[in-house]
Amino acid sequence: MTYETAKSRFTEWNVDTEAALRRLAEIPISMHCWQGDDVVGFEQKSGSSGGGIQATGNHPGRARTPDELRADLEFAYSMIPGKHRLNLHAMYMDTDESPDRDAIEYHHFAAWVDWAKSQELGLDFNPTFFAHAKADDNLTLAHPDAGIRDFWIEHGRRTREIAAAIGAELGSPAINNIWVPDGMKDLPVDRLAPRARLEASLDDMLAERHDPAHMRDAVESKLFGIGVEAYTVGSHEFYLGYAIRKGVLLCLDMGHFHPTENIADKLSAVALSVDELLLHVSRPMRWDSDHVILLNDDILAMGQALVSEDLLKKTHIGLDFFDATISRTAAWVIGTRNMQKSLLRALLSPLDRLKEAETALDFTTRLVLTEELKDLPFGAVWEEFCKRHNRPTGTQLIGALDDYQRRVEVRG
Ligand code: RNT
Ligand code: ZN
Repeated sequence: MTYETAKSRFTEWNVDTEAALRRLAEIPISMHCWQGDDVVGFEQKSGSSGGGIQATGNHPGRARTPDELRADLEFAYSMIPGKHRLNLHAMYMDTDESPDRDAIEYHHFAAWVDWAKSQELGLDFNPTFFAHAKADDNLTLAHPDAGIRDFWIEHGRRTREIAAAIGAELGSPAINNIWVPDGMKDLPVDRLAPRARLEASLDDMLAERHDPAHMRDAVESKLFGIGVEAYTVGSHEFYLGYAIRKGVLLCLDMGHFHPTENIADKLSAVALSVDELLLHVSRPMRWDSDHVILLNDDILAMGQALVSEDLLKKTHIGLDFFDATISRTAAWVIGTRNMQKSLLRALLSPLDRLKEAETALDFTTRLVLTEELKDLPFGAVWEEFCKRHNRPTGTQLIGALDDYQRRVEVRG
């Protein structure tokens, strides 16, 4: 079907495809650097990520250096329509020095900022509270030892400073997301004391005020992790309360809840209490497995919530998945494009008509509409979007992904 035919089909529903395409082009997705190297990072160390998260698989082509990671990112962005962002973790420093986490400075990341400028990308940032000897107990900001807590508080302070400098340099606020792995494998006797310590550490870390035009803090909750099955200090309730009381962003990761919870439903519920949200769009399978996101019901519901509840203006969309069993660049491309497709579907919905039926309690019409809408030619509009942004679709996309994967497979 041609775009023109599709356009007229949508016009029959009073949906303006041109407006949808314009709007979609303005929605940045923050692509996570850690899909490119299985969450390993570039510090002078070896080993796996730890902290209760786990990339599985050994597909050839893992990026081993900042240059390789940037080359892979450039390729991935060249397959994704629109201008986006990169979400960088502190352990991805680009430097010959080996600063410990409590000694990192802006200059250790300056190469990333120069590159982001050259690529016209925004940057987001994260302190790294895992993959480090001082995090081996799976306790960092909530550790009973004040010395360990202070080390991590200093790490957090420095990442906030770095994020602020990055945001100032790029003229776009860097969202600095705080996730700590803190928890226990088996049942704690006292669940409150670690939470009180986490709260006090966060307060210390966040005490210095940075210009929100340069950086904004987010806090990410979690249900459990590998080795921390019994208790997570920073649970959803903990951070929901913290974010509301302290005025920081709340990050909702789609893999961090009980499997039958509807994460899209949470957006409107918390949006009334927090000014801004951060999403880690992910796909849990049986556990927080961080599979590449599909264009499935969960992602469609997320896109719909963002658009129909007008929450895009207060939500930063970030991705969080890591699959090492497939081409890592293909994973980025497929996942990011799926997020965009879910937004496009929502932008192409006759929202006024749907809401009108709902307000009138005419649930029959609402059901007829939602089900008939599923037959509309969304694919032709997506293809047009890619064409206008000079990005391939279908067999051309598959060919480009294969070619690039073959090029990186020679890496050791
Ligand atoms: C872990 C969290 C966290 C990490 C990244 C690497 O469960 O989801 O966001 O995945 O910070
Ligand atoms: Zn996450």
